[in-house]
Amino acid sequence: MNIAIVCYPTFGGSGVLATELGKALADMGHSIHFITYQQPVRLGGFHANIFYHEVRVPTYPLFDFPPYETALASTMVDVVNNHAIDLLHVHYAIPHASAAYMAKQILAKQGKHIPVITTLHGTDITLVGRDKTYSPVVTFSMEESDVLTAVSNNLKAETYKYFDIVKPIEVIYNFVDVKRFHKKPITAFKKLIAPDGERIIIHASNFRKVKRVDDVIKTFLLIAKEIPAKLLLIGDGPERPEIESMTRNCTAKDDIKFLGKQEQMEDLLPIADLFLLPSEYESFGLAALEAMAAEVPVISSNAGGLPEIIINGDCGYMSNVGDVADMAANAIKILKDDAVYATFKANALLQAQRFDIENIVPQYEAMYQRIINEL
Ligand code: GMT
Repeated sequence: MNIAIVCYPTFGGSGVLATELGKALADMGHSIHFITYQQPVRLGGFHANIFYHEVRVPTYPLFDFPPYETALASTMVDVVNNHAIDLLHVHYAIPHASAAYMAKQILAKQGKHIPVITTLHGTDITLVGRDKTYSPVVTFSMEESDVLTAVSNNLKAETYKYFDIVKPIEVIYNFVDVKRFHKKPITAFKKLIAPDGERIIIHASNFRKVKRVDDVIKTFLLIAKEIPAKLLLIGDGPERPEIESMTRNCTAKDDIKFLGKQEQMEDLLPIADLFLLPSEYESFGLAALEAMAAEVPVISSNAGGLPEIIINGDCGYMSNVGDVADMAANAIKILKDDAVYATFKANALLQAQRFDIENIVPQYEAMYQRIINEL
């Protein structure tokens, strides 16, 4: 198949998932055409079946807000016409689903019917999409998609709760390439971070309010009172300055390091002993799944779709949002006893394997085939 994938090219989970999906489909022999404004961060090197089409948004003195959605729809039309595209798969509804609707209408006038698949990822529904400035357009373009998918049952339920739509939503869980993440930790690197064998705790996110990074710090400080530990904070975003100043005044400030945005999560995660994700909401929590694939137990909140991936008391623990005392107590339970820790590690890997790329990507492939056959 010739598949066009539209996504955000950034570190966000939706862009990461879309890029990994495209790479996996390309390995299976499909031709993948990424359409976005910048090379996706996880794309990596050259692949004979992968093509990247940059959306250019010409500026003009009249435009206070350059019309990205118009440029995106026009690029979709161009790519479909010139690369014999069979379907458009857009990740994150805003503005990709409405741009795809526009492209589809233009192509229909030219006598081409191109199916549009929209995958909902989370904030496009639960935060941004339900805002009334966007919701009429999001509702319409979801309804007009040929197939609508969500990355968890929770996100499916949230979509029906916030939007007046009747379109069936198929749940296809996010996935991870376990082989890539399940590596031996780089010992020299581990030693550099934790020279005296301290436990290494990692949090990775876009440092937005919804991630509650302040709870990561509070939880870490409680853990560090009981167990020698180091905290690595990966990623960047609006809350980072606030979090940095919060850590400057705390007792364990020398044990907390900000690493900024990192592309090679598969090298960093294996050095961790625990992953913290205390988010206010996660439709899925791809970062937690990648941690589990690296054999790292997860301490998280029980919000959104997290209970669909984490088995409480097995590969990690979940607490109510904001209950940092419970999160710390659970972390200590896992970390203080080597035998318990070994069991949680092994279970984390087992659980990640259920979401392995090899189990999930064929679900997308079968759905594409079905929609093309239905034409
Ligand atoms: O978490 C974010 O703020 C980024 C966001 C995105 O759209 O890139 O992530 C969402 O999609 C990911 C991939 O499906 C999910 O794993 C995240 O849980 C989800 N984030 C939220 O729901 C807050």
